[in-house]
Amino acid sequence: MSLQFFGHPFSSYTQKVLIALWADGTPFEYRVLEKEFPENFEELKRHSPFGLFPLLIDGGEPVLESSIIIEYLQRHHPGPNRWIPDGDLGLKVRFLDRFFDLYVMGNMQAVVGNALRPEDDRDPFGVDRSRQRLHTAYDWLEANLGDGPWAAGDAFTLADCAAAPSLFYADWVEEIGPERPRLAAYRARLLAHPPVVRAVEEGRPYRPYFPLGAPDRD
Ligand SMILES: N[C@@H](CCC(=O)N[C@@H](CS)C(=O)NCC(=O)O)C(=O)O
Repeated sequence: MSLQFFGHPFSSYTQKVLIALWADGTPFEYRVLEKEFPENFEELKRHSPFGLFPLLIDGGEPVLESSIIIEYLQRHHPGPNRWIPDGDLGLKVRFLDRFFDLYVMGNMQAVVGNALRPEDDRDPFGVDRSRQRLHTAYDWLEANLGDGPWAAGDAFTLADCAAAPSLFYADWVEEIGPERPRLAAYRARLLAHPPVVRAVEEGRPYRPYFPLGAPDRD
């Protein structure tokens, strides 16, 4: 049975998995979560306890969580890319994947989520802290990213799938800036990588959804 993938073209975690699917050339049915397809939301709700996406369904079996989906694809539908290498390099890749999801994507989402709330429910203290933490994450990456080209060396891995959408959107919330040339160059390399280019282009029509106002620079 074919793979069904539920997500939205503007969603960062959807893009993270799409980058892996496209880079491997893995065939799948894309079930876009837009209002004209209510049946896709219904199916998502049946499997995802918080209604979060992306979701992969393989032969009726749901697989949730972007990192787990990519690991599942490597195990059950392998392509040319090794998303999580064996041994200690694999640990480094997993660590960086966690770093991008938790400290870049997570803080970016907190600021964006706050902007989507009604005025009275906003949390200025939490937003300030998330913005500061983005800078802490950027400083750590600037000091600790290797000479590349990719997060864990020469191969494009799970860590880069996580890095691409998280750095893409985080820079819209808090700019990386010229004082972090290594991180800025890494973001530029990611945005020139063909499956990432495709993810950004497919998300482009939805930029009016970005509550802080999408900048023109990307
Ligand atoms: N840890 C999850 C995070 C998924 C997530 O936050 N997805 C967002 C879209 S990028 C979502 O479902 N948002 C809808 C909502 O919050 O209701 C993963 O890695 O898949």
